[in-house]
Amino acid sequence: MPKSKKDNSSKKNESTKINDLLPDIQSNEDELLTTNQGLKVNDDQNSLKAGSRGATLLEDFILREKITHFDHERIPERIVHARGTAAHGIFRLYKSLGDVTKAGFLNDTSIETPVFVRFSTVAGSRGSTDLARDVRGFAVKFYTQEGNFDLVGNNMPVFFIQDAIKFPDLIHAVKPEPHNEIPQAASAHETFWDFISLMPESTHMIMWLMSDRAIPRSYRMMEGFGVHTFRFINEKGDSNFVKFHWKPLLGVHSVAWDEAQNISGKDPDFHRRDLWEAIENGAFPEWELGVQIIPEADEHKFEFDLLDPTKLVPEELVPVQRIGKMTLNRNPENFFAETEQVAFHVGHVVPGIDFTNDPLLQGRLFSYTDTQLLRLGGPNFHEIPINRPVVPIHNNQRDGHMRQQINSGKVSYHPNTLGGGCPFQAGMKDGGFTSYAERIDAKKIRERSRSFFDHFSQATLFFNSQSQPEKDHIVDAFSFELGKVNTQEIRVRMLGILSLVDKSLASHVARKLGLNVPKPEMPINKSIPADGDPTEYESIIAKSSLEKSDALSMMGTKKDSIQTRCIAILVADGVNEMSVDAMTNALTEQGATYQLVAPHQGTVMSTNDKEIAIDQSFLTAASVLFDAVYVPGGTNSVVSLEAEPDAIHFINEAYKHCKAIAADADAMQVLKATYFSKKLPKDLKNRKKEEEGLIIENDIAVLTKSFIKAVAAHRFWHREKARKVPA
Ligand code: HDD
Repeated sequence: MPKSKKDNSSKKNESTKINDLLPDIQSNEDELLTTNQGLKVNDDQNSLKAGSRGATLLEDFILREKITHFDHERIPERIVHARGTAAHGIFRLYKSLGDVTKAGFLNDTSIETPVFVRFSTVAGSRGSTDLARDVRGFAVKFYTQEGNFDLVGNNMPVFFIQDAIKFPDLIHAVKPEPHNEIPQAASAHETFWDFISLMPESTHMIMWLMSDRAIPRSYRMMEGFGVHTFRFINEKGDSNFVKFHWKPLLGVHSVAWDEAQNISGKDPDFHRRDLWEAIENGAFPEWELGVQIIPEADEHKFEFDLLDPTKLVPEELVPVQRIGKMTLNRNPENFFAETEQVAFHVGHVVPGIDFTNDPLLQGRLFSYTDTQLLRLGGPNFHEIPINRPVVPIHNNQRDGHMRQQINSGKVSYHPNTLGGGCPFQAGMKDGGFTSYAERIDAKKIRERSRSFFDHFSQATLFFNSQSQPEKDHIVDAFSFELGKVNTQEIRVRMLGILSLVDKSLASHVARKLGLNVPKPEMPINKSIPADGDPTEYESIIAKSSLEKSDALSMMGTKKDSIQTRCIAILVADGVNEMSVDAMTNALTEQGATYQLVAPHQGTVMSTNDKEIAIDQSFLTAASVLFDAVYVPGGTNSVVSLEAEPDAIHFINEAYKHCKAIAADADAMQVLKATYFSKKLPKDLKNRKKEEEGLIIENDIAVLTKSFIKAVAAHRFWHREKARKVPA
């Protein structure tokens, strides 16, 4: 685990949910081994046999129980979002939202609501890499005093499709291809792009997926979105539309695509480990909950339909109000019991929160319970400790597989007199949930609303809002993904669609694929309503009245903190310990962590003959697992590192991935052995304009200060232009 000089590891926090879980948490410490029936076991290492070499006896119930339980350990993984990790925490409200919602946890600022949050990738299996280019799931279960509220969102504010009925098609297209189950956790293949190129409504989401949002630096550094428009309902029964946002206090940051691919090999658990270690170190991740509130009267005020999940509401049009803070402060005790068995559902709402007619949301309202019935084996999954609410459950539902609750009495129906009419229907005054009485007067019809037609204006808005490096990354991502597609017609069709987003985007990608941009052809399928099908894209092209929206780019994100960033310090025997100490103290003061990486593990001797413990060797570490690199001084250490190819590769790769690199002036010769030696100042005294993010200083105070600023800046993307990188 990366070292942080602060010891924050004591993590006593008992929320109502943690207290609820405590009786179920079991430790084997100082206990005797037993069977599942409580029988003390003398030997579970040798089976019962006829003679020491003899056949094993059927009688051996200890063998049978142990093997049988093992044989049944696995449950089906989630059909999507199989790969994930989770943590406990709390949510605190800043100010009451009583005027718009009667939800208790959004009214009373003195309430601390326990939460359990699961982050995930979508396409990969349970054992796949964390760093796949993919959407990230961001599912939050609030254990409120009015029952569980689940905000089952993603780290992107829009979705691929407008109607849930297409979800199986989308997922079949993105999952590994069914004949050979290739590729794992990747959208860069034929079937995905075949589907997308025929699905113009996916264009906006595809822009997000091809952006760096799809390769986050950390779960702790990504935004979350409820995606759909929901409703807030207040005590008077008034409805307002609401969009939910999570804003990470560490800012929104991503890695480079080449880096992501390398991390997948070096540490496929990178995001999982990052979250776990931050919480163990006491560096609790935090997000503010934001809401965009839109009065009912404004429903049709926008250029897009609020019910269309492929559209976002630009923050310039409706500002995000930050209403509270979520802090993740405790790792689960057991992955399977908690992270694997947690069951989210968009339909888990509390009074004060209600649905809209977004057709994607409507379909989700069916799918989540249905999937848990299979995955968790029956209708009593709500009794699994991680899923049960912190308030009591009373109803007439009975029995089923693995029922835990022992319901007393003979009455399990309503109405009844034998049970005194219990449990009573809860009136409004008692906090009983009633659905919003939305007026509906419509024909039953299998059709898409015309207001869902504009598939490109927000895709263009997204592209226009990106900085140049972000645009370059999008071009690269499309070129990579389509470059993995063998069928020419699919590539060409996608180029046609991209030309409707931005002509230069399409032509840049076309050049990398060695193709020309075609005239886009409208697919003939049910994506377009039957009444007067447009046959030309031109007829449905709309333009957003916003030129750009700053919130859509990551460039303007917070860059004033190096909290929890992990720095590699490259050392060898003869390192100057003052140079190491000054830097580690400065980093620790800013809440960063570090690891000492050397040619070998164990210890190295400092210039003052002090033994310094090493965390990793060049064999076990890799630059892609760190945010920045520092090379301290010390003549012998510097000579060894300069001659160590792995050390030079480490620094070259950090440079290639645009990370901050600092060296004590004494260690300059190590950097001279890199491929970017030409960027180094010839003479430290008479420096001209320096390369950003490359810091070489004599004065340790100046060095640490400049380095901290550079690490906070995250990346120096201009370096990508050089592209001639041997790393
Ligand atoms: Fe879904 C899981 C988020 C559309 C059907 N979804 C799942 C998870 C997240 C989302 C974060 C993982 C929850 C966990 O950690 O256990 N899903 C979304 C978002 C969507 C969305 C933000 C669009 C706005 N999902 C969606 C549709 C359907 C589903 C349209 C089906 C019609 N989703 C499921 C599912 C899953 C699931 C099959 C798989 C495992 C589970 O539910 O518990 O029911």
